[in-house]
Amino acid sequence: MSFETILVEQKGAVTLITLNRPKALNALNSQVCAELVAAFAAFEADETQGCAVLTGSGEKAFAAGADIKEMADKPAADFFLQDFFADWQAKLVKTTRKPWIAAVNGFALGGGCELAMMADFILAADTAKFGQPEIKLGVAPGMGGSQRLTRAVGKAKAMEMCLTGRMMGAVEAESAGLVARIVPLADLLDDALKTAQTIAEMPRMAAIANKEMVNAAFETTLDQGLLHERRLFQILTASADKAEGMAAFVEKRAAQWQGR
Ligand code: CO8
Repeated sequence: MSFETILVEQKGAVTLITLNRPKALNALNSQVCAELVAAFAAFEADETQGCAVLTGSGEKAFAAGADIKEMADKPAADFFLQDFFADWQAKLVKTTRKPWIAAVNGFALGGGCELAMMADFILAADTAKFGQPEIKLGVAPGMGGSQRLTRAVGKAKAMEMCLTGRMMGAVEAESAGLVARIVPLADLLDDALKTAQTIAEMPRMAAIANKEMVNAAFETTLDQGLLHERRLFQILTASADKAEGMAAFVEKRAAQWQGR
C-alpha cells in the first residue's frame, strides 16, 4: 500500500503511522483522512501487529488542524453530503479494536487535538500544545472536540478552551487528565514505541477486552458498564492465554502467549 500524506512502518509488532505534511504542520485534508482509514484498516487486519502509534513528522506539530486551505472555499453542502471526516469515528475509533497511542510531538490543534483524542491514550512531548481554536475561524470543533475534550478535562477547561481558543501546554494537559504522560520531545517516539511494544506483547484477547471495557465507561451507565466488564472477564477465563498466564504465575516462569 503506498501513501502520499502519511508514512507507515512496521516495527516488530507495532505499526508506526506518521502524518507527513510537515510544511503544512501536518494539516489534515481529505487525502490524509482516506489514507489514515486505509492504514488503520491494514493495521487492524494484520495479525502480526498488536498496537499502533500515530505521530506527526517534524518537531513542530502533531497536526495543526483540519486543512484550512481545503476548507476555505468548500460549500456547506459538500461538508454535509461528504460527511467530512466522519469516517474517522467509524474506522479509527469504532472498528479499530486493537489499541493505539497518539504520540503528540507539538501542536495538536482543532482536528489535530480531536484526532489525538481518538487514540486510546496520548503521550505528550514536553513541547505539546493542545487547543480547539476553531472559534477563531468562525466555526467550532467538528471531529469530537466538544465531546471528548469535555469528558477528558471537564466542562470548565473545555468550555474556556473552545470559547477563547487558548492552547493548553503539556503540564496542564497532564494534570487535567488529557494525556497519560509527558516525555521529553527527544525521547517521545522511542518511549511511545516501547510502550506500544509492551502492549503488543500482551495476550491479544485480553488487550482488546481491556480497551473495550474502559471505553464502555464513556458510553454506558455504571450498572451496564460493570456488567459488560464482568462478562468480558468471564469470556477471557475461557482463553488459552488465561490458562497459560495463571499457570506461568504459579510455576514462576514467563508466560508463552498464543494470542487466543
Ligand atoms: N491548515 C492548513 N495549513 C496550515 C494549518 C492548517 N490548519 N496550520 C498551519 N498551516 C500552514 C500555514 O499556512 C503555513 O503554510 P505556508 O508556509 O504555506 O504559509 C505553515 O503551515 C506553517 O504555519 P505558520 O507559518 O502559521 O506557523 P506558525 O509557527 O507561525 O504558527 C500555528 C503555528 C499557531 C499552529 C498556526 O499555524 C495556526 O494557528 N494554525 C491553524 C490552527 C487552527 O486554527 N487549527 C484549527 C483548524 S479548523 C479544524 O481543525 C476543524 C476540525 C473539524 C473539521 C470537521 C468537519 C466536519
